[in-house]
Amino acid sequence: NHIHFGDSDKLKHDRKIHAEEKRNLVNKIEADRQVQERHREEKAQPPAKNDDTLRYKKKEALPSRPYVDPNAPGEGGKAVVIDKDKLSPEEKKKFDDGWQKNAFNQYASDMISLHRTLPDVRDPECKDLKYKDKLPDTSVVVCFHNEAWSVLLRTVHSIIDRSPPHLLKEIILVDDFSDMDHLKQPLEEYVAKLEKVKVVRTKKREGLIRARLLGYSVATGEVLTYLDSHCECAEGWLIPLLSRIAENRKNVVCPVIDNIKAENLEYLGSLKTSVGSFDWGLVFRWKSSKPYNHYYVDNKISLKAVRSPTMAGGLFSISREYFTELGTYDPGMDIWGGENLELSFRVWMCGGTLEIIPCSHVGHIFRKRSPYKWRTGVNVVKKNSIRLAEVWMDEYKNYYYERFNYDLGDYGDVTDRKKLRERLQCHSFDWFVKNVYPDLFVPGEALASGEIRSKAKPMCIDSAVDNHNYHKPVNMWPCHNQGGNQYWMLSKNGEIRRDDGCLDYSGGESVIVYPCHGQKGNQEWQYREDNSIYHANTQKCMETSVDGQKLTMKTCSGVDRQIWTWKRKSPS
Ligand code: LR7
Ligand code: MN
Repeated sequence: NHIHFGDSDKLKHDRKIHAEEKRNLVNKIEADRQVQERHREEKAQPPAKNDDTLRYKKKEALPSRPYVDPNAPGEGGKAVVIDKDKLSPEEKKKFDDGWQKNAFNQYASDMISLHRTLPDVRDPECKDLKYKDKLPDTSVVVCFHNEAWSVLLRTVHSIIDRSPPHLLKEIILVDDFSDMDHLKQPLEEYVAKLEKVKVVRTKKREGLIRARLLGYSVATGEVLTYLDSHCECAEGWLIPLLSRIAENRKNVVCPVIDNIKAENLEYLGSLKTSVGSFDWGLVFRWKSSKPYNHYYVDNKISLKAVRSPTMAGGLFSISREYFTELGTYDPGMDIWGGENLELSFRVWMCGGTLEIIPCSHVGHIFRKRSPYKWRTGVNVVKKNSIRLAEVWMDEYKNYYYERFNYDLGDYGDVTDRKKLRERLQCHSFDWFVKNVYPDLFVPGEALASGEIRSKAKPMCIDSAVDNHNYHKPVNMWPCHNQGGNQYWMLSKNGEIRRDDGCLDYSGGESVIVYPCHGQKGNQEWQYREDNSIYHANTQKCMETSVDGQKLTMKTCSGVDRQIWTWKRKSPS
């Protein structure tokens, strides 16, 4: 017996370590066993049709991923839960700095393997789809400005780990003049060890649009794939995109964008495929109602592709040659914004198609604020948006300009872009609206618009239209004559709406704002001859409370509190 008195604590400690090692070993053995078993199964069965790993012969199989303990933080796309109160003061500081610099939880990201596994969120029927045998290869271009190390490299590794090597020509990291130290020498050294990955750098801060153009200028793959610098590509993401381009080089394709939560890096698959829309402030939106037949390819619901009027902007593939023909991007656009709608309109109007590919999934960290510096003194998004409106939107641009009283400011020179449109012989914006996005709400068709003022008191119906306000009661506020949250339009369908939000009443006390669904029902209103606002479904009228502060629904009686001034539009 060589255990000495006084060693018992150490012994306990050692035992604990031992137990932990043993557990890890057991886990590893179990994980290896599962891998073995999968391999055996794969050998026994004929390969499934849509699984990259199975589909390709040995030499083309996916690169083997390093072993990751299945219990490691964030594995399988799980949330990383951190009890901040248990952190030491130094760790707490790291935690706060991470949020501060990135507007996502960098501390949590740093705990997750660069090779973490993700849940397979694809529709099971994706397995039955057939893809082209001969596919073009792709250059993946990732632009970044001051991105966190673990997030950037997880983007890179998720591309390498989940792309068939023969289809991945290269990964081009475009550094848009970052000043974080880890993105200089350390990145250079890390990347030197990875085949296929290179870094190019802008000489001054260009913004993401010109950074993408730099990436384009050095890319050599047949297809260009753009990704943001905080993405994770899921299993099988690439082939469905490339195959659609192989079918027609004018197909511009986007994966379904899954949500990686900024708070805890949880990977949440989007089940349904939403399509892209926009509002008349020229902000990209997801279409809140479900896509109609119109968006289906070959007039049927298809997992192959869904036609989308616009794209979010950051994640898509396009034939490099076609991108060139189409005039790449507008180099006059700065920093951020506008390029997504510009490219969307241009693709459709000039003979291409824009699609979302339901069987291709890529995660993106969505955040609530932009963490880096923009240009000071210039509203770059407005400037970029005016450039696109001037070139592509014809008379429809006025709906946008109305929002800021035609105060265009200096938006630079767009003659080259206008020439491009001329050269490509593109359709009109009206064609786009009627053929690609027929259910778009066009303000010019409104039957009434502007503030809705109560006759009883100088109060107006007032609500912001955004996610935070959906479901909340709509209230009355003193009329301010500035449009904004008091600007409402009566659509041909009887909706009272702004952008994608509609006044909605389902019984009870209050009217709420809800995403417009275009199905009438709770969203059908009439602005009647006697200036009352009538809800068809419940046969009630809008009424303000006696103090004028609240909006309610009551039996129609014609009292002043049910009478509303709202500017009718004369039919044109
Ligand atoms: O000056 C800059 N230089 C850059 O290189 C500013 C940004 N960037 C990089 C940045 O590091 C990031 O990789 O550009 C990328 C996009 O910027 P984000 O991630 O800060 O913004 P975002 O995700 O809100 O950007 C969305 O809208 C942009 C409009 O210009 C671009 O089109 C982005 O690609 C787009 N992102 C997506 O479509 C992902 C899904 C989001 C949605 C909906
Ligand atoms: Mn992004």
